Amino acid sequence: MTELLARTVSVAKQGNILVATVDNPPVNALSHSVRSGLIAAVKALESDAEAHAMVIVCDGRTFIAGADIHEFKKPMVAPLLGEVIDTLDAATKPIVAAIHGTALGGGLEVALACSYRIALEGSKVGLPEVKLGILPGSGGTVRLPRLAGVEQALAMISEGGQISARDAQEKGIVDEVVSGDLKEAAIAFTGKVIADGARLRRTSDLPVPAFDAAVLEMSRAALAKKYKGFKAPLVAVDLIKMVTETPVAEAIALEYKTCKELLVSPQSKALRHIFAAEREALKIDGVDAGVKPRDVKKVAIVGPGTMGRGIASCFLNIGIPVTLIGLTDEGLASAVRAIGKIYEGSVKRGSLSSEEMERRMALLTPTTSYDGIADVDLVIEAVTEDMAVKKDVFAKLDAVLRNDAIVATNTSFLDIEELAGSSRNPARVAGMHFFNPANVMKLLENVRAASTAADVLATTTALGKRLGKVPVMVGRSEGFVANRMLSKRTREAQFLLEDGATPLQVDRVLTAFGFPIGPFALADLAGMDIMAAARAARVARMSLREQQCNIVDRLVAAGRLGQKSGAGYYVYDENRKASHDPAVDELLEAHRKERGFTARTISDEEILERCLFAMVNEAAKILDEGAAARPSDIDVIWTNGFGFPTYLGGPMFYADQVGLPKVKAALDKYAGLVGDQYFKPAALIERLVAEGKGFYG
Ligand code: 3H9
Repeated sequence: MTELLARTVSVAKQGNILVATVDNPPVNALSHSVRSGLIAAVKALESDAEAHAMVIVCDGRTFIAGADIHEFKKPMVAPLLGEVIDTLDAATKPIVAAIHGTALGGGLEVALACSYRIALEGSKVGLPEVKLGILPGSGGTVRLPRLAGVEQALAMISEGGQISARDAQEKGIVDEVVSGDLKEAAIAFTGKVIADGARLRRTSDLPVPAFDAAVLEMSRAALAKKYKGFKAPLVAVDLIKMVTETPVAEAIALEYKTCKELLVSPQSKALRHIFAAEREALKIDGVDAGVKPRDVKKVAIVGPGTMGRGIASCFLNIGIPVTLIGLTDEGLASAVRAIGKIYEGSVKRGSLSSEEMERRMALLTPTTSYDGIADVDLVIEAVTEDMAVKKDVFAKLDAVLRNDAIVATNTSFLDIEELAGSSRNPARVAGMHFFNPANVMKLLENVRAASTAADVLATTTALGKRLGKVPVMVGRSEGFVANRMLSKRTREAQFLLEDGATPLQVDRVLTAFGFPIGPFALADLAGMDIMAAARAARVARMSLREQQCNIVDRLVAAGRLGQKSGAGYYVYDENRKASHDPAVDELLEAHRKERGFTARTISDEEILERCLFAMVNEAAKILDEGAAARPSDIDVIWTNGFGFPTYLGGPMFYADQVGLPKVKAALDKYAGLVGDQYFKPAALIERLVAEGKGFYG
């Protein structure tokens, strides 16, 4: 008979085994009722003389995926997770955690406090708290090192990765990996435990295995480099060190204190904001959550250039066959070679087997003809950024595609409405704006036209997730959201050079803020010819000052194409290490002279404010126009697209932390200094400040 102990936890007897089932969709997070239910389940086990052991199993898609993130914002209500863990740990009969899906954070802590853990093949375990700017707070840092060793535990806790059940078994975290029916396997396993004398195995009773102390310091240095700016990974090293030197009860108390302190830190607030924002971005404004995406089993990509190749490999990676359409056999052959090279690199690094590479390459069909794509479900065109060329492709596609096939454009700035309007079936047209390199970059700006069918929008979103991207739906707007905002930062970075700053100063300020690379080092990496071409495409729509701010063209004329020519904004040595180049000072001074600017000393504060607030101001206009549905979508775009530090939560979240009145005051100041047309506060900012609100209320 099943007995409900709490809204989300029930128990039922199977012979002499009590089976506790957690059912708290969507991910069985440790909400209040799960915590109370688990404590009640242990009590039920203890008070039932006929029950010799207990299994904890979860309904739905996963084992407990952690503490309930939604409860983090409110005062916690007892029983806290620590009490649940203590109760499990103190149980006098063995408890077996039966893991499927993902046992994460508090979920793994629950499992670690049990005597035994069995896991379904394909399931994963991890302590991902660091990704939310916190650290395990209920014994994870104390128990994991005792099972898996200090080095392994540190790696998992400081980076927050997940490992497979098999890997976890090898490392001593999981006792058995099973396939088939997990509950049945767990009951059989528990039966054996009982037959063997129902031995308890408290992880907290185990000693910390011996380890090399130097490893901790080496990890600290490596983490500081890899996670520059992030606080929690370094605190993880201190915490693990403490655990190795402190008795269990004291270590658990110190761990909880650390977790609580981190929870109220600005970094954790920002990281939790991004976690929620990425999930919110999957909800398409105005499209019912019940709208079903279309099935995408086969795709075609038109245009075998840099973008087309990268996009093709994204689909091949997830086993979707790709027909790649090009103009010439030579162009296609070179694309196939380039895609092969991407995989060869992965094979060399050991992240891909050569069999898998062959499987992926076999899914690729290069062709110069549109004839063979009548059965594809989706076409992405990635041809030249020219409206006429794209319309021609659309007409060819209209002639051969099924009526329900989707046509997506990878345009980065052309008018989506005009493109959709040129199709015989505008409802099937949408944008899928991948970023270069498409096989690497996480951000996918999906674009909606007024005519796009709801299920087409649902399909591009679902597909983005399937491809392992972070998809965000945006609307009509030149440059959409990411590049439109970037163009304002680029403009200010250029103007700052005219005003007297150096490339090094601007890059230093922005990297100190947290961007992985400054705009000038990035331009050198991309190539000045590419930057000049991008500028040429937009120059007609630029202000006079921007048109005349042609530093990029001057660099190209001087043969300074960036890293590839050994010099751009910087000069590069044979190891591609950049240094300041007095020749660039001269070039800039000549430019200023010609344009009538006198160099002045520019403060770091001015650089940061002009670069960031120009973007925030543009974002406010984008929001008002409805080209982005919510400020959080913009934060997702910038953290995933251009390396805006996640621990600052994205530009909109950051602006709210600074305070919109302060942002507006700075905009007013720069409107006076640089020009009204560049810094006049957006109407939305004016409104929010007048109402005493921020972007987030
Ligand atoms: C912790 O445990 C701290 C403790 O050590 C100590 C405390 C003292 N809570 O990602 P999805 C929701 S910290 C509440 O799209 P997937 C999510 O918002 C926690 N809700 O699915 C979404 O809702 P909606 C450590 C959660 O299949 C829905 O579930 N744990 C939580 O792609 C589906 O999510 C973590 O950090 C949660 N913990 O991936 C795990 N997690 O549909 C974080 C998710 O309304 N979670 N939701 O937008 C994940 O990594 C993924 O969600 C997971 C599923 C892999 C579980």
